[in-house]
Amino acid sequence: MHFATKAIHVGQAPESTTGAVVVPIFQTSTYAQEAPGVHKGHEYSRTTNPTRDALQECLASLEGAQYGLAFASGMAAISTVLLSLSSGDHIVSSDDVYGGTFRVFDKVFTRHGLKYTLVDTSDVAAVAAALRPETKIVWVETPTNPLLRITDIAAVAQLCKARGVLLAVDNTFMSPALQRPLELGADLVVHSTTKYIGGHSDVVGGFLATNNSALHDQLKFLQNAAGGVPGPFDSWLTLRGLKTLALRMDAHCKSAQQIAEHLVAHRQVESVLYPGLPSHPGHAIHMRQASGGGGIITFRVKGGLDHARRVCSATKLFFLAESLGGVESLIEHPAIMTHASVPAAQRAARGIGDNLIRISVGIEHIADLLADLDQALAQT
Ligand code: P1T
Repeated sequence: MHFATKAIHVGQAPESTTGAVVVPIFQTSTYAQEAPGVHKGHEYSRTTNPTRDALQECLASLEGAQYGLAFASGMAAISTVLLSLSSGDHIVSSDDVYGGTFRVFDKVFTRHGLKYTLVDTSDVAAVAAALRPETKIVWVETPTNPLLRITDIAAVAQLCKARGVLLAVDNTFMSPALQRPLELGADLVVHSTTKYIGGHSDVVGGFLATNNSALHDQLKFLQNAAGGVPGPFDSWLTLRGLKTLALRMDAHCKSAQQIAEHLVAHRQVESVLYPGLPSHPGHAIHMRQASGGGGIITFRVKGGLDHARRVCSATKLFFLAESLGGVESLIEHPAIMTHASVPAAQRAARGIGDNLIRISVGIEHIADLLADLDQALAQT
């Protein structure tokens, strides 16, 4: 079955009692049993829920995974992976990750004995050099948030396999419509389904997908034990968003490519980071492992912080807001907004300067989006 068909059919057969063609919202916390321990497969909705099951089955199939687990947020999914580690375990992570991912490593799990090393994972030799005997996971975002750096998933997977370390890839920026890390050798795929998978900025969620049954069993145990699960309505909204993922990703990629090319030629723009541009240092690797540049563009304006603030405040169609991946375009200032939890010195070292702006290109008409950016950039 092809991707677009799976998104609509896997886990979503007509409901058996009524024939409803849409998976119902099973808004229940518990399930009546005929006798103690005798039930129809569900006991309690933290453990399993039919609406969540449908989402898990469908999204796992899209990632090419045998197993999938849904969570209440991307951070709940990430935290559940970290709960599988023990005090003294070590992870190696991309140095340019979502601010909240860095924060949970640095401010929460270090208190429980986690050790971490941040490296530029686009440099495979740097990843190899950072591995220690106690390293359990290499954590990669590709493209990274917000600088859109690219890591060669297959090369890092090969290294991890040789060293007995698990490779987790946060695939939020690409979605399985564009990139499937498990097919490239990763052990675990992580998502904030809040973004492209939900696709409509109306639900927060997270996901883990794997083909490793022992890892799945451990994470499934933790999903229930720690309890960071999505409710039935959130699962349903995410499943509904998923149905149009392939169409939406095509539209995001097409418009983002045009906007990136427009920004490159713009007098007020200092530099543009977009993996779909041949000038991007990771372009060749990205286009080998993904089928599009995605919908996120990061760029630096010439006029410093004041100019960046004015541009972010002046767009009308691009709403000034955190998050990304919805049908509506968004603009944000990483240093002040999504990456404020990264210490200023570290932000500066990473290249998250005060003139850096990130946009999430929605699916509005391209001419309206270009005109909106042009009038905002003219606010010098
Ligand atoms: O927001 P939540 O669903 O908990 O997901 C966290 C998360 C995980 N991974 C990546 C790559 C992310 O971008 C995010 C959330 N990011 C934003 C809210 C943002 O504006 O970048």
